[in-house]
Parts: sequence; structure tokens; C-alpha cells
Amino acid sequence: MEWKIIRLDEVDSTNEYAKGIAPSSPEGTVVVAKRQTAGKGRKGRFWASPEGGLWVSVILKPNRSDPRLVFVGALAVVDALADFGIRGWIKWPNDVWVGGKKIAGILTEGKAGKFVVMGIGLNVNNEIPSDLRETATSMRAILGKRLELNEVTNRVLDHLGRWYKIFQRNPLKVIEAVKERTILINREVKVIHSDGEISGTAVDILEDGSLLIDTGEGKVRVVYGDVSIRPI
Ligand code: BT5
Repeated sequence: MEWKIIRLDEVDSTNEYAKGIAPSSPEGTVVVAKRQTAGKGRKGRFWASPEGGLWVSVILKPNRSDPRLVFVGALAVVDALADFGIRGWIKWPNDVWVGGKKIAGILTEGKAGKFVVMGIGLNVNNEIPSDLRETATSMRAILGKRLELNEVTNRVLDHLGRWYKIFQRNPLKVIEAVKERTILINREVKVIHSDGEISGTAVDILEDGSLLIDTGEGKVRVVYGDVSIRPI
């Protein structure tokens, strides 16, 4: 994939910026900002984005919208981390964890049939805000040294382009790769969703990308996108 990178010093959210330009921008347009003043997670949650981290949104124009596309971003982050000697795991559906802490999150948004904006937030050299220190980490914290942010950006984009191509040819290959890199399979999990909770053992990620949970009384399939999961 040929990337066309737009670099900003500061923006509210690279996803918002990318959504604004997406209708008139070609696939492969990338928005990177040094810091975000209103970085966001799913459901309007706040995403801490001080200088030193990778805050990037990629404009994609797939033939049809497919919620499994979020996995392409998670796989790109896990493989980029591996390039720097860090073992990361996908916490279904949209987080990447290292050693029990969150290091990255993916937020895909878009307009069905028109475009997808894939936002990736990866803690690289940035400080982790004090209220997140128990749950979040950065590449610098793990390696004990600062990294060249541009190098990290390039590694993530390389892997993203590669996984996106694989995804377009055969999304099931992406699901297989997610299964190999997930921390959830065979773990006890609690899924919190809008109507309540489900507890059980995560047993599989199905072809449609949903998570299968064995509650002890039967198997329940959880569609991604509207749940949070944490190992008990
Ligand atoms: C996500 O949401 O994990 C998706 C994050 C996507 C951020 C990128 S940055 C570039 C692009 N532009 C944007 O505005 N967004 C995207 P979610 O699963 O809802 O997780 C949000 C939760 O993660 C928060 O409620 C916090 O608990 C935690 N959190 C916030 N900032 C964090 C950080 N920098 N590192 C680790 N955890 C964080």
C-alpha cells in the first residue's frame, strides 16, 4: 500500500480529522498527530494522547464494510511490537496488551460502503497518565528506552498494509491469526454489555469474528463492538 501521510502537531482526534477528509481522499491517506486534545475510544470514552505516542488514523476504502477489519489494526500493532522485541496479545476485540496492561487500542469508524477510518493509539514514548498506570503501559516503559517514533509508525503501517491485503483476499486468515495472538481463549472472562454480564470460559473466536463463551450452561456467542471484556 502506498501511504500518503498528513502530519499534524495537534488535533482534537485524528479519527475525526480523517472522517472529515475521507470522502475526498484516496485509500491509503494517513493522518498522524503529535498529540490529540480529544482522543477517543469506543462509546465516547477518552483516549489519553500526550506527545510521544503514536496517534494515527488510516483511511481505507474496502469493497464492503466488515466489522472484522478492526483485527487488521490489532494484528499490525502486535507484529510491529514483535519487531521491537515486545510480545503483545490481542484482547478481543480491539485492544493490545503486554504483560497484563493495555498498550494500544483500535477504533474503526466509517460510512458503510464509502470509507473506513482505522484509528490506532499506541503508547510509545509518552507518559501514561497517573490514573491509568495500573492498567496501561508503553513501549518505553517495557524496553527502558525511548524509540524513534517514525520507525514505530513505519513498522505499524507496513504491517497494516500487509494484513489489509491478506484480509481482502481471505478474512479467515486474519481470524486465524487473531486466535493465535489472543489472550482470551481458555481464560475465564466476564463480558459486560449493555444488558448485563456474561461470565464463562472464552472458547473460540468464530469466523464472523464473534467470541464464543462457555457459561457452563451452554455456549453464548458475543458479537464484538458492544462489549468490554476483562479476565477475571
Ligand atoms: C480504544 O477504546 O481502545 C480505542 C482507542 C483508539 C485511540 C486512537 S488514537 C488515534 C485515533 N484517534 C482517536 O481519537 N482515537 C483513535 P476503548 O476500548 O473504549 O478503550 C478506552 C479506555 O482505555 C479508556 O476508558 C481508558 O480506560 C483506557 N485508556 C485511555 N487512554 C489510554 C492510553 N493512552 N493507553 C492505555 N489505555 C488507555
